[in-house]
Amino acid sequence: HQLHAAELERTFIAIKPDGVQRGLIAEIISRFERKGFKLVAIKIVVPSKEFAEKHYYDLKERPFFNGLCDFLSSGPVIAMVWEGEGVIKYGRKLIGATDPQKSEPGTIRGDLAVVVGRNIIHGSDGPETAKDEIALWFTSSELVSYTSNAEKWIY
Ligand code: 3AN
Repeated sequence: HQLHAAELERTFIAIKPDGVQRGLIAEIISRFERKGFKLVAIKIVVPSKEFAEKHYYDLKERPFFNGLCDFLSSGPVIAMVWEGEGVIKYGRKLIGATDPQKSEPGTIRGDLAVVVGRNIIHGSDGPETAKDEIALWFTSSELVSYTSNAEKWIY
């Protein structure tokens, strides 16, 4: 059946500098793509330290905050917005637990990362965060609404 695009959920996903440097861009994108989620925005960017601090604002009291922001701003990041039914929660499932030692095999971090400080990918953890992060990383004109041919076979 035909879905109403306005109702589709969106989440912010970023491949962090370690994922980019390790050549995992296509691997990560393909996991979201094959699942049936739709890419509606993408860019490569080196965030400034100040920008990283905004992105991780909620973690500002944590001891690893400074190192985390240094790391995010240390090289190119692939910033993306993915769309689809349940994409925020299921995106987190595809990503796996924060600590790659605890992420299940089959998840992105479980399969591709080893330590928490180098866990290759970020995904919004809820609807509010998703909204805020998408607005921080993208302007509304960078978000592309379109109907993919596959949609009628996914929904
Ligand atoms: P997630 O990325 O799974 O949502 P958060 O939001 O708790 O996890 O943490 C954000 C990022 O902070 C993680 N992706 C990881 O890179 C880093 N981080 C979290 N916990 C630690 C820690 N104990 N030591 C170092 N870095 C951490």
